[in-house]
Amino acid sequence: MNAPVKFYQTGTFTVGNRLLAPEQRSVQASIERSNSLNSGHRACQGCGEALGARYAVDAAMRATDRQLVAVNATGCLEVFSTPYPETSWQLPWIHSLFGNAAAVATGVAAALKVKGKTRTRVIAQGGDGGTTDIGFGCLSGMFERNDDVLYICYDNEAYMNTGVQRSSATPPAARTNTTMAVGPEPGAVFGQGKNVPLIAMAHEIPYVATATVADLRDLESKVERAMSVHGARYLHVLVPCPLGWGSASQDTIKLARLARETGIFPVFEAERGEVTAVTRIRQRVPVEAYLKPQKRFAHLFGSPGQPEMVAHIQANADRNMRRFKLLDEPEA
Ligand SMILES: Cc1ncc(C[n+]2csc(CCOP(=O)(O)OP(=O)(O)O)c2C)c(N)n1
Ligand code: SF4
Repeated sequence: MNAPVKFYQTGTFTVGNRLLAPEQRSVQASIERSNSLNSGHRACQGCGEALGARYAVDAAMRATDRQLVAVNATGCLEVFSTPYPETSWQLPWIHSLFGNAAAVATGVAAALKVKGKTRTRVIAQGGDGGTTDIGFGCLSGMFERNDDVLYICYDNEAYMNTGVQRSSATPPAARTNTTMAVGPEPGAVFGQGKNVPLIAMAHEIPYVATATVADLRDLESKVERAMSVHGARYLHVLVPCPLGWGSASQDTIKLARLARETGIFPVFEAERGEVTAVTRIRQRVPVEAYLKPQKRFAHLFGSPGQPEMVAHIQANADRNMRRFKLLDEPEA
């Protein structure tokens, strides 16, 4: 008797998607994937940004039937992929300035509209520095005008391309080259920075989502969802950076998963300012499991360490769990 084989890893932590029905497989498991970010680029081993961009742009290519233009802010993604005169990009791709990717993408979308090329869609992408700091004004304008662009921020939580300086997405206590691990409160201070997914929601744009490179099919489906609507859309992807985080290159996926499972990085979707879906935490994990493998947090541990700062980070994660209702079982 032929019984269908059941693959228990479906929906678990593994990718393993070549074992799935074709319609459930990720873009990367398809022989028709576009390979928009091709091999040969110069990202570090284990670069979360390279992985995230590869999946996100290929998913956008599939969703638009390859009618896609990408605008890229200055930063690691641009630098490692396009050392002139070479490029790893296999789609129309424009390097903007560090701070104006959103505005350039707005212009490309407007030009396509004027030319009647309504099938061709536009994405803009950049690091957290290019998005949450220097590009923030252009991004807010793009949101406010509801321009027809999907903006993707690859958040590695610092300015990595220029040697690991703090951005407004750098988490509290993290050591960077501008937030040194010295003094009574070492690392980035608590109470600074900004949460751009929430700010994007405050613009009440059609679609906002967060994702991590730990769940690539979730990332792909959010890109596809974003490309199915028009107007301003924002996707914020957590992408570990082994160089800047002081983590092992093989831990990139693990750390992205721990960021979600600890509640440090809530994964959710929102439409017109309202949260519509969250990825629940299946296995609650204390923040130490996420912090300890990263040298940027090494000053929090050991003797004497900074237990009160770890407790503060845990309190922030607990707040995320309450705010986004991340736990399967609500806390008593
Ligand atoms: C106006 C301007 N200021 C500074 C720079 C130098 N610069 C290039 S990339 C970069 C940091 C990029 O950081 P981020 O956007 O977080 O991207 P990442 O490299 O981390 O992916 C800086 C400061 C620049 N190119 N233009
Ligand atoms: S410094 Fe970080 S973001 Fe840049 S290429 Fe290396 S791992 Fe990727």
